[in-house]
Amino acid sequence: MTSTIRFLRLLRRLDRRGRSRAPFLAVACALVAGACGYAPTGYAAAPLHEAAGVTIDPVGDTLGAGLRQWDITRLAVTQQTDSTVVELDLTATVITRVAGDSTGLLGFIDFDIDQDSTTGRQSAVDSYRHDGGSSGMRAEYTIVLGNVAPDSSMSVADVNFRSVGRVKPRIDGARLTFRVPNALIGAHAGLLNASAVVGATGGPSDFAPNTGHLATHD
Ligand SMILES: [Ca+2]
Ligand SMILES: [Ca+2]
Repeated sequence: MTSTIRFLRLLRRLDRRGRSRAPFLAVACALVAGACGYAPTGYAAAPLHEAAGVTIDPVGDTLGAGLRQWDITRLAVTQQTDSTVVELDLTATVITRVAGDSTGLLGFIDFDIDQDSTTGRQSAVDSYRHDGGSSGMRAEYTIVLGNVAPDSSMSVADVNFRSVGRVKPRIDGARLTFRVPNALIGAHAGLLNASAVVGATGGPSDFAPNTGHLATHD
């Protein structure tokens, strides 16, 4: 099976699950303050490391035959009191899939919240790369960039690709910023690993880091 077909089938499967769980998610959003919004408040902050990590990705290292060659330049993760802030920088102004644009951004941002490469599922980067390399991480949670609701929020999926909530990104030109409530992605202590793969209809076009993964540190 080609990577393009696997990419699209996975997205369709996630989309179906997101829709089928919509009533449950609506209830969850009502019950859990901040679980599905951009600026969470109202839940006790876990003791966190004030950790951060960043990886710079080359310009022009795209691959595949997608309709849009989205090109990552930077992935950064910063821990705040109650949330994990993720910045994904690209070489072009971000266009999401909210309008059904086939060149809109697809992809996944994976989190390995226990920094344990023996737990979780295969990272999306390793599912789509063709260079024989490895991210060296497995993932417990994932932001699904292609699962965009009319309010522009995107799905957060767990290790079994079940949606656990939604986060609304901020778009500043070529930068996509997520503020993910820590309550949404498990009881991690601020130290985590991350990696990302992006693409459009037709398949993935870039991943970051090109080798290994981003790891936050004090
Ligand atoms: Ca790149
Ligand atoms: Ca890359």
